[in-house]
Amino acid sequence: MIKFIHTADIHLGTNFKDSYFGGEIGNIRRKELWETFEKLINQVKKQSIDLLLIAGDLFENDTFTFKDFFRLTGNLESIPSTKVIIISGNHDKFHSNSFYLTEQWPDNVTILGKSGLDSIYFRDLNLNVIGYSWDNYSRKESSIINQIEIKKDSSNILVLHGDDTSAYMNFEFQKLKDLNLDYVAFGHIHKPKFIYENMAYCGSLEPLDITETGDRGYIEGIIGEENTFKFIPFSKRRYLSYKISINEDMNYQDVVNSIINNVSHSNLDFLMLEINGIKAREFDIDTLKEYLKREYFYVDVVDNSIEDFDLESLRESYKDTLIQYYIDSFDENELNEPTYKKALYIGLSALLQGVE
Ligand SMILES: [Mn+2]
Repeated sequence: MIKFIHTADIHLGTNFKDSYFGGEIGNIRRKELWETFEKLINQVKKQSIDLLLIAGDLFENDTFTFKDFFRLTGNLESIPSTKVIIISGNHDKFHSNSFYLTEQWPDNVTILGKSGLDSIYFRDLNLNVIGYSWDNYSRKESSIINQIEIKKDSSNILVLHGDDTSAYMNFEFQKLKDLNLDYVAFGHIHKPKFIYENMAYCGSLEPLDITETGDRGYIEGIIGEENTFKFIPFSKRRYLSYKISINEDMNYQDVVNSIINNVSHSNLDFLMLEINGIKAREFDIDTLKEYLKREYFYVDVVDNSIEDFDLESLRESYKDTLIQYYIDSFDENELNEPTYKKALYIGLSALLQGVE
C-alpha cells in the first residue's frame, strides 16, 4: 500500500504586493502560506505518508529568497522517510539561477524533469513516478504525452503542471486517461477538481487570489488493493463571496439573517459581499459593515443597492418637471414587480443626479 499526499500551487514567497489586499493583510497572508505548508509537513509526519507529490508552483521565482529556500529544505529534511517529488510550474520554472538547479536539496527530494520527460522508480514501493517540469523554453506538449511509458507490474503516477487549454503545457485529459496510470497529480488550476476519479487538481493550499473562493486543501491518496483519492480541506482561511438581493421591506435584521443563513461563518474567513436591489431608507449599511467586520477576518462590501424613494414627496417637490412626468409614466400597479420598480429607480437616480 502506498499512502500519498498531492499538493501544488503553494506559491511560497508570494508577497501579495499586487493582490487585492496588499499591505498589512498581504503580509499576514505571506506568513500564513508558510504556516499552512508547515502544517502540511506535520500532517505528512503524523500519517507516515510514503510520498509527497508537489505538482508545480511550490514557490514564486521572483520573490523567493535564499532564506526562504533554507526554510523550505529544513521542512523537507524533517520528513526523511517520505519521498518528496517536485516538478516546476510556470511560477517556479527552471532558469539558469533556479534553486532547483543550483542548490543541494535534501536526499529524500527528487526534482523531476530537469531535461524533458523524466521518471524515477522506487523499488521499495514498486512505484514509478513520471513527471515533467516547466522551463524557459516553449514546447508543444501534446507530443510529450505520446512519449509517456508506464512501467508494467508496478504502480504508476504522473505529475504535471498545466491544463487542457493553455498555449504552453497543454494536454488532453482523455489521452492521459488512456494511459491507465494509477493516479495523475495536476497542478496549475487553483480550484480543486477531479477530472476523473484518479486524475485531479488538488488546488492551491491556501486561497491566493480574491477569486479563489471556497475550500482549499490537498488530496490524500491510497494505492493498494483498492485505490482511494479524496480531497481534504486544509487552508487556514477561506475566501467567501455572496451576492444578496434586498428589497425595501427588509429591515436590518432581515438582511443580517439572510447573510448568516446563506454564507458559512467563521472569523478566519474573508467575506466578499455584494448587495443588490432596493434598500429601505432607514437601512444603515455602516452598522451592517461594522457587524460583519467583527464576525469575519476581512470583509469587503460592494453596495450596488438603490435607496428606496418616497415617490409622493418627489412628485410634489418636482411638480411639472421631467421628474414628475417620469414617475407618472410608470404604472402604479406594476411597481410591485421588483424589476419594474428598479427600472424606475435607476432612471430616477440618474435624473436626480442631473438636478443636483
Ligand atoms: Mn499556480
